[in-house]
Amino acid sequence: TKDRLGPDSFVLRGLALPRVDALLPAIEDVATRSPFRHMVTPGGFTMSVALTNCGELGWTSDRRGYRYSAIDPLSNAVWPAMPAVFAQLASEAASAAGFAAFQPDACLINRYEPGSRLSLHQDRNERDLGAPVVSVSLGMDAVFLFGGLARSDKAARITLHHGDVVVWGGADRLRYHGIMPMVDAPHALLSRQRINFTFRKAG
Ligand code: MD3
Ligand code: FE
Repeated sequence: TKDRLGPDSFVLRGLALPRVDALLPAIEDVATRSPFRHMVTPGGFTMSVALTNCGELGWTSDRRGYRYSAIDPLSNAVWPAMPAVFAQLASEAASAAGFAAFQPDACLINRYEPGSRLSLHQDRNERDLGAPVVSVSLGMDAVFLFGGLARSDKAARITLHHGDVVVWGGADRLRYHGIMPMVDAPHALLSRQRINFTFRKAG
């Protein structure tokens, strides 16, 4: 099913389910070369979410700011290539939501544990804000917060389940969003984890 979240955003319920068996080993492969790590924000806080990246560009944070980089600062090598099964899913999801020919060059992989959260923020470090963001959720359920264009706008709460894919673009691209603190409710396949990956055109 396809639920509308905003004028240009949709939840494609369970779209990733047929590919889970291929996605999980691909994530393991990426994490072997570029391990999950907790980055520090420009404000000096260590993120409760652990992350890694694949694709040409990866999202990073440190005391100097947020940026996309071709080099993983932990391995000092390029980020692992985007696995084919990732790119196929991103393209299928974007098409289903009405965004043709989506060619992401960056995939940020976030790992949540019980208590991890992502406070309300905008994603505005990508060069082309006309391109959508595609997000895939695996493992434990999460309560997604979807606000407006101002931080103070009231945010809607949407539960995202294992296998759900969300596409955000157009008028919704700069809306504030976040993830509520994760509840400790283990998932059959991923235990006490939630993995979310977001495809972007960053460069
Ligand atoms: C709405 N990640 O990595 S994905 C992020 O579940 C991020 O890990 C969350 O927010 C997560 O930046 C939410 C959904 C998402 C991603 C990008 C967006 C929603 C978005 C960009 C614009 C509007
Ligand atoms: Fe975000």
